[in-house]
Amino acid sequence: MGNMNEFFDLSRKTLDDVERRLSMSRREFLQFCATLAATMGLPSGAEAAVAEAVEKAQRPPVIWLHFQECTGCSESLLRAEHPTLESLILDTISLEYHETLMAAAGHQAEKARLDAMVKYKGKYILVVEGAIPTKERGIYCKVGGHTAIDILKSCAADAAAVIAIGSCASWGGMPSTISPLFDSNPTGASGVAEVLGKPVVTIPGCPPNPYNFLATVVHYLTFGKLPEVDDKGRPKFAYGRLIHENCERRAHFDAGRFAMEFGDDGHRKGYCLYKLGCKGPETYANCSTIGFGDAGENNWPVGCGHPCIGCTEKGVGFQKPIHQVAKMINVAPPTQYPRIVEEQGKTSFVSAAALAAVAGAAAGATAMLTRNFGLSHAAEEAEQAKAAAQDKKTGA
Ligand code: FSX
Ligand code: SF4
Ligand code: F3S
Repeated sequence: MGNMNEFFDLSRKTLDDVERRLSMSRREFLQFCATLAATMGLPSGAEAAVAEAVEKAQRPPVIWLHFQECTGCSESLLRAEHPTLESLILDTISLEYHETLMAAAGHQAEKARLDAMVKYKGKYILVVEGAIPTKERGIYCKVGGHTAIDILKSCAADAAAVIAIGSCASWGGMPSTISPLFDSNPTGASGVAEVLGKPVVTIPGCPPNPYNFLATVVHYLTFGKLPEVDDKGRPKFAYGRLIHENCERRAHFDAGRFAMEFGDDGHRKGYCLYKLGCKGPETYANCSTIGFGDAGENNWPVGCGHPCIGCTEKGVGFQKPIHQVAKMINVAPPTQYPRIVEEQGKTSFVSAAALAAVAGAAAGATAMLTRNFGLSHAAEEAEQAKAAAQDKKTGA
């Protein structure tokens, strides 16, 4: 960056160019698009439209800001296990400003941001990583002498779309942690929507799954608009169902088999982690269906033996004590029952989707896992409406 484009070949005429730019075969590229289409819950056949959009669309310019955070969001995108994911991300967007990746520093870096804001006025996507401290007029985070609040507001003013990536930017996340011992949220760490006073698309997770960010951008390229979101700004395709509904340990939950301590017999046997504080029953995310990276089965917190801490869920992650048991907000049967005993080292959801694509069945096969996305919210809202009606009736 001076301009990241210097590092990437921008000529995009044919699929051959995609092959050359990404060092991936045409087949791998199409497999990847099939996986993305499935992540978005699109019907069979949609992978062709996704491939065409990625192949031909003008890459949207992106200005990427960093505030209070650990840079884990960027790390998770750029160090994804899949060998081509980071290439695809950097090929799909035109990264004009990103403090931790750009070569420029100091005044040159500031100039790069200001130049990009003028050159792409009204056209750039603003991605914000990290919370914005609001106490003491925002003095706890300054870049180039300006507070995070001022930088955010000026960059958002001329952006075509704003995406808050990670839990910090979504609502405050880790920097807003409530401590029973100290002053809560000492810097007033807040999310982007709160500071701007308007809704934005959020991709929470600490860190978020890179597929969810890429799928959101690709949705924008394919359909010319950002995906449908829930009341917290999260794309419904990724955050429409509770982790608990598709968890590989769900059969143990239903059968009443729980790990009671780390390392006990139940824990070793892969029993449900509910009694160790797993927040899967009150956390909306697709971790249990798509996993992280492409390192094989079980590559997500619960799969690795740790309870979900609810990192994608405002009011749960970094706010509820880790070992406090979760609130059951929607007791619905899982969309599928996994076998109780799983073989280790099986192919992951992602690689399974890629393999299925070879057989020409990717979107159909993976859509089986994603077809019900969005229904949980509806069920929860119906339950709330029923409870409200009941309260009204009883005069509570
Ligand atoms: Fe870190 Fe991002 Fe967590 Fe926050 O991810 S992984 S602290 S969500 O803003 O860098
Ligand atoms: Fe999985 Fe957690 Fe639900 Fe148990 S409580 S089934 S470990 S999500
Ligand atoms: Fe976060 Fe829970 Fe997924 S801790 S990464 S939402 S399993």
